[in-house]
Amino acid sequence: TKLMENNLAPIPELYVSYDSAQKLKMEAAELVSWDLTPRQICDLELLMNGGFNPLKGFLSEADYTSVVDTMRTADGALWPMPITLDVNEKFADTLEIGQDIALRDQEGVILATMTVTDRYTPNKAHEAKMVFGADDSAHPAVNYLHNTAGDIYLGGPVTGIQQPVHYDFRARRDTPNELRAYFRKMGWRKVVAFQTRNPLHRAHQELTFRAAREAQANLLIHPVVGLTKPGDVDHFTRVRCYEAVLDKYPQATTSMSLLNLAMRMAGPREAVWHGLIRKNHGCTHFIVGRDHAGPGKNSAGEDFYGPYDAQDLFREHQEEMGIEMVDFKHMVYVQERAQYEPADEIEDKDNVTILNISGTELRRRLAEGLEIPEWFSFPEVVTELRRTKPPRSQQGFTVFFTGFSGSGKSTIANALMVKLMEMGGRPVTLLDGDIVRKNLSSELGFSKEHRDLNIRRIGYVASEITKNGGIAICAPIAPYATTRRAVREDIEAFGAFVEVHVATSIEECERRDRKGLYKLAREGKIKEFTGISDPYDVPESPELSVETENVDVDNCAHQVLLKLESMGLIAAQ
Ligand code: PPS
Repeated sequence: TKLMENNLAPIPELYVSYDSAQKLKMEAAELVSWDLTPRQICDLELLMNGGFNPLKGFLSEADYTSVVDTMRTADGALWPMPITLDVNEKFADTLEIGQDIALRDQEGVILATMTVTDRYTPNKAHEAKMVFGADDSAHPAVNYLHNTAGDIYLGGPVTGIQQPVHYDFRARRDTPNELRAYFRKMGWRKVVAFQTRNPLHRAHQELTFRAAREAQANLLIHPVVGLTKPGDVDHFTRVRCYEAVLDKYPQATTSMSLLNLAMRMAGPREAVWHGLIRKNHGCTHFIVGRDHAGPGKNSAGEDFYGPYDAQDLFREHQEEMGIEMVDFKHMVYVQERAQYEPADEIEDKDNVTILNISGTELRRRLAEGLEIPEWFSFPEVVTELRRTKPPRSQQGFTVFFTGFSGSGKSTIANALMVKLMEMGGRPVTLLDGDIVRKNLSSELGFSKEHRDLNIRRIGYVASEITKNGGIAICAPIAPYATTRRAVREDIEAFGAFVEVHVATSIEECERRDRKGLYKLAREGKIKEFTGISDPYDVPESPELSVETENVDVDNCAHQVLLKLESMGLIAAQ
């Protein structure tokens, strides 16, 4: 490999000077303003501090089209990821081209202004295909694109007023120029960056240390603390873990800095993007592994990208990027020699015992409170992980019933609640459709918009209960699959989400007509009635589906208990 050394001159930022910032902030208070989403705040921070250099703002239509189709901005700079300011149509309609708007964080603090040069409607299906490889909502970023992102994109140059405020781990956060200055001061001319969204165990420590030694470089552990994949270990826990691992490297060879990036899990394109970001942060080398930034399985159960696609795309562009790829060595533990070795360098394979614990197996052991051996991870790391994730039988969870009106949701939910209370151990809350509509959603009707609001509120309360170690039982109709999925994501950040489809057919519900509502719906006296004059998306893969015809309530509730038991959420009876 050629000798690559970093040029540590400062890179351009989009911030105005301190004095101008005070003035601009006063003026910006008069502007129309957009409240940034969490993802947009991450993007804006990296735009402003030069992490996304050479971008000067959110992409114009010409840049967007070019980035999507060719991985380059309109003037030819390599840039694989569309950085766009997505807004709703209502907001977009109030704007005129050329107008300045204020960009605010979620507390209303003005972070920047933007001159709106472009307002355009993206072809989201095309964006999904080109950037993420498939228009498949099993991909978290494609799901975000279709179900969270606004329908209109605004483009234009950004003027930075202040950095987004972070109250956590302030000393561990560095802008590209701060890192560059640090490397200059320390005389680090070659720096290998390691990107991660997971806790580090011994194998990672070994591989990163080796990577740095082989490149004769220093090492920067550069974990993402912005947005990662739904379901990841929260960054607070991870940073405490990283701090413990940092002590294991030889003194003064290794540093750690936190990166407030919103990942997209875009595999190959993401790898190139990560490389450009690290280049901006003054690094010369970047570790890329198998399935880098992989999003998991697609809706057909297959990988979105080939295992080495990310490495191939990176290698193809590394010269131009000015950052060299370091192959991530797959490290395995060799029991006889009590050490980690690269899997492909073990010659006497047949005569030694190779130990490995997969990510899935690790999660299982944590969930079930089983042993995690010292050869696998550092005791401090395991202690941290156990502190945040007690075994499943002590975690909060949510049981979410869905089904037609009169399908038996409430009755089964009530029976389940009583059975769980009889067992004891965790507080139980029932969020029944009717209770919620009385106490949380009394002003809502049954339009799609209102139903979605209602379900999101239920999901929010359930996620708080789950987070705090309780059991939430929800029993709304919840007719829309995308909304149920959003609720699932909110809750799975904290504990298990158990979707139970109460699969009573519409004919049976109407035949029972316990509240007399179906009759009224048939007569047109109730509009938008689910199953009669309004849609219901049948759950495709609920954790459990219960039939209620010729089965008594006790039995249905018992089926749910058995499911909870098999998932390890309650102790075997
Ligand atoms: S949703 O779609 O999840 O927000 O509905 P939910 O909050 O569960 O409310 C359903 C209960 O409201 C009564 N009701 C209707 N249901 C469906 N469609 C229409 N138009 C409607 N109007 C009133 C009905 O009694 C539902 O109660 P359950 O307990 O499901 O029978």
